[in-house]
Parts: sequence; structure tokens; C-alpha cells
Amino acid sequence: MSAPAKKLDAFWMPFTANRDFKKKPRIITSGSGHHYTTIDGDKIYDLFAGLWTTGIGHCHPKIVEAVQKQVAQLDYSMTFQSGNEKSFALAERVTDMAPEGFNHAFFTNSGSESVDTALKIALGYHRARGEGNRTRLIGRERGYHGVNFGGMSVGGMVPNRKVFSPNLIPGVDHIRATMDIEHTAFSRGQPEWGAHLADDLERLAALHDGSNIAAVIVEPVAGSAGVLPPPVGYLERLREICDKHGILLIFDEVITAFGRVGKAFGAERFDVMPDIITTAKGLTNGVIPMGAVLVRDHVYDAFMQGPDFMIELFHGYTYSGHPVAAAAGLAAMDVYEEEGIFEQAKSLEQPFEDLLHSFADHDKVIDVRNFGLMGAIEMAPRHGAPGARGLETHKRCFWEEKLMVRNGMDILSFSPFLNSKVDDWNKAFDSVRHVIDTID
Ligand code: PXG
Repeated sequence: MSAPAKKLDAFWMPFTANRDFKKKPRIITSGSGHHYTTIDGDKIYDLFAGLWTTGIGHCHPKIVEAVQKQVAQLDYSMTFQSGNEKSFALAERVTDMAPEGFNHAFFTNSGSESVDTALKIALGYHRARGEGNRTRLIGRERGYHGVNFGGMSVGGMVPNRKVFSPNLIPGVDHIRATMDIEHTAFSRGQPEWGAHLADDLERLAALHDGSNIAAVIVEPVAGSAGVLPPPVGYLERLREICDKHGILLIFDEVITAFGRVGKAFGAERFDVMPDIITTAKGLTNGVIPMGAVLVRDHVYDAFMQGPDFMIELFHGYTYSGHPVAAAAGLAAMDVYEEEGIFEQAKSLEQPFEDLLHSFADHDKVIDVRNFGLMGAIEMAPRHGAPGARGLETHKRCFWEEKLMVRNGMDILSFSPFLNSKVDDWNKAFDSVRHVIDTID
């Protein structure tokens, strides 16, 4: 087995079973279009588009060129009391693409930073308007909002919270997850059952008094938890309850923005307008780390008061609006538009749904879920070893079928390219079926 370095232990890998991985590492050395190449020279078809990141494919020549050019022209300049032209251009471009009224972008370096930034903006917004009592934050069970303290606290992924339980930020409640396998199993797209789950927010407003709640944050379609689409009418109901109580609605669109649900934003696809949208991943096609928090005018305007020389928000990152990341973002926006990527993604939804649901009759499969180009096949856990079947499927897909398939415990998640070829999918899903057929 070839290895990239002698001391694999030097890299403490994120969200990885380090000891298991390092016994037989799966190392990627290059990427092009819809494939990776491994250190052993195998070509791997990527059914996860990076990590929900790389919707238009790996090493798109337009983005590569833009990054190369930018890094040779301006590698870095600070955006604190100074500016670079690419960051302003990208802010304009992204807000033009966003739903009406989202005219301001705050740049970060990741989804986690976008989420914590959005929570801070929500708190600052209420305080600026003289409602500093609005401090409570509401998340949702099974929600994923990154790994920083704010996002982890509003998040609802139990293993991510467990070790840090006493240190989670105070004043946070959760509404229930939008899925109940008894009622929603094998729904195609949005389940018919579950709009009433939004009423949990009404109950929390009654418990705490709505006037104490700053914001509620949800993913329009929960991704990391294994693709949980919102029940029909659910997001609309959340919006209504927020309006009634003056609560800000934050959509965490780190996954759903930039085409994954067939439109530029999930907000547009569901026709439900939040007050704040968090993004990352597809903002640069995953090429350079970058995130953005988009806010509507009323949120931005609330901060723009007091003397002009005063800093309005004491928050920011050394790399907020990094010129090379912004250049990658601008090139990604060009490709999205010039190649009609979001329209392509939309037209691929039906074949994707059909392929996923062809697993519905499999005896090891207990649910199939999908929305846009987000899909999940949930396998029954092996007796006494939850997660083992999922990880083995991932490994066998990689080694034997030359496929990158993501597993979270026993749920296989699919985030195919927004410009995929259906023939490639037919072949890839045949291989996935073969593995599920033959796995213990
Ligand atoms: N919010 C959402 C909705 C996400 O999906 C983050 C925030 C955090 O982004 P960063 O850039 O800080 O990682 C994410 C990230 C998975 C998986 O297996 C998904 C994510 C991260 C790791 C694994 O689905 N999404």
C-alpha cells in the first residue's frame, strides 16, 4: 500500500475514525470533472461532490484560472478599514443572485463561522433596536450548524454535543426534527406529514414569552442528519410564527444554496423568505474556503446608526473577503450562470429521485429520502453494531466499486454533481446496490 507520508498520525483527521483510516488510508491526489484519482492511480467517481461543496465538478478550468491569476496579482490584503475589489464584486454578485431584499453580505471562511456570525448578527440586531432582552436562540433536533460553540449549541446532532454538553451556550431551545420514520418513510420529496411540528416554536414562544426570543435557525433541508426535507407547509408555518412574535428566521443554506435544490437558494425554491441566510461550500465551489452571511435590508439598516466613525459590528475574521477566495467565488458565479447549472440541477431531480427510490424494496433499507439533488438511503443498523454497515459500505464502494459515497452511521448520503450525467449515475447506483446486496 503506498502512503503519502511516513507519519500519518501527524494529521489528526476531522470527523474520522483515525486509527481505522490509517490502517488502510484512502488518499486522493487529484481531481478532474466528476472523478478523483487516488494515490494508487484508481479513478473514483464522486457521488458526494466533494462534501456537498463542488457542485460543478473538480478543478473547473475557469475557477482554476481565476485563482491562479488572483494569487499572482493580490495574495492578501486586509478588509478591516481597507478593502480589495474582488470582495466587493463578489458581495454585489451574490446579493444580486439572492432573493429580493438580501442586499448585504458578511464574509467568513466556513459554514461554522457563517452560523456563529449569523447568531451574533441576530443578537446585535435586536439590541440595536432596543430589544436587548431578545437573547434566546432556537435550533432544531438533528440540525447541523457547524462545530463552533454557537452552531454546536443550536445544532441537534447528539454525538457532536455530547462531550461539550456543560459548555453549550445558555438560553437555547430546540424544536423537534421534521422526520418520523413511522409517518414519513419513503416520501418522495417533501413529506405530506409534519407541518404541525413547526408549532413547537409557538409552544416555546408561549413558554418563554416570544418577546425574549431572538432567532430560530433551521436548514431548509437538513443535510448532515441524512437529508430531511421539510414537510409540506412547515417552513411557511415557521415564518408565520416568527412574524407573529418578532423572531428572526435564519436559513442555514450552507448546503442548499447555489443550485443543490434547483435554484440559487432554498429560500427561493420554497418561496419562504428568512431574514438571514448563511452560506459557504458552493460559494466558491469548495475551491477556497469561504462563507457568506446574507442579510435583508432591515437587519443591516438596524446596525447603521450612531456616528459614522464608529464600527457598527465588532466582529470579523482576518480572512473575511480574502481576495483569492473572492476570485474563486466570482468565477463560480460565472460558471453557475454561463453553464445554466441551476437549471441543469433541476432537470436532474426526477432521474435522481427514481434511482434512489429504486432501493425502497431492498430488505436492508428502511427509508429513502430526497429533495433537489440531495438524497439519502437509510439502512437498518446491524444488530449490536450501529454504524458498522454504513462505514463498510463506504469502504467497499471506494475500494471495490471506485465510488465515493458518504455515510453518516448507517445512512448513505448522496450529493451528486449539479451537472451529472444520468448514465454515470445508472452505473454508480448499480454498484451501490451490489454492495448493499452483498454486505453483511
Ligand atoms: N451548516 C450546515 C447546514 C452544514 O451542512 C456547516 C454549517 C458547517 O460548515 P463548515 O464549513 O464549518 O464545515 C455545514 C457543514 C455531512 C457533513 O457529512 C456536512 C457538513 C460538514 C461535515 C459533514 O453531511 N456540512
